[in-house]
Amino acid sequence: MQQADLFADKAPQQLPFTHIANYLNLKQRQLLLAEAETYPFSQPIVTVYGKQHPIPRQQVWFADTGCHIKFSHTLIAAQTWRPMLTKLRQKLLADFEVDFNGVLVNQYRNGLDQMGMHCDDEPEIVPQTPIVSISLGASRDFVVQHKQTKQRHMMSLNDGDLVLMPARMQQTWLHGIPKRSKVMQMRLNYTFRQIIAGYHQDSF
Ligand SMILES: O=C(O)CCC(=O)C(=O)O
Repeated sequence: MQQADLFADKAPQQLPFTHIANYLNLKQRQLLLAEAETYPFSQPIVTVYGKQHPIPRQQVWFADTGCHIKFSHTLIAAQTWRPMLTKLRQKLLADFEVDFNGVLVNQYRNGLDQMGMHCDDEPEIVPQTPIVSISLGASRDFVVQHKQTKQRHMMSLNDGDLVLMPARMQQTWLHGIPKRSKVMQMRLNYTFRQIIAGYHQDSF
């Protein structure tokens, strides 16, 4: 289940996440990609060290009523679930017995789009719940780095792959998608989360 391209100078070690290659079949991948063409992706502006930048990718958030998230101090209102996303949510419920009530879809238009090293420890995430990530399209490297020891692992995430990040991983590890300028194709990533409904309700 776990196939890691570990950095060459390190002995194989236990990864902090579970990887399932080809979790989605070709038909499921095609239907999701077609539906994603209608998603209202946006590229929010964030402030880093006092300067404003568009994030280096596009994103959209789908979730149940009241399940809003904060992204870089800005509230993101939930879009309503789409049919293929709902089917995927139901498949995850059947396979993992977790009912994820929100999914962040990130679109990496090519290898110049990326996601910096971070952990998903936002307060609106239900404590002790996992995050499941599903990748479509171009293969991209997924890097994890231990917060204290700085130990790093890298593996390629391919079309249809699933990564399950247990809750404890967010406390001890960072993860990210580095820039890869040779990648020309688009990649989509879906991170399914359990959100506390109403957590940001008063802020709207
Ligand atoms: O694109 C990926 O595989 C990672 C996405 C991610 O880290 C996130 O949405 O927080």
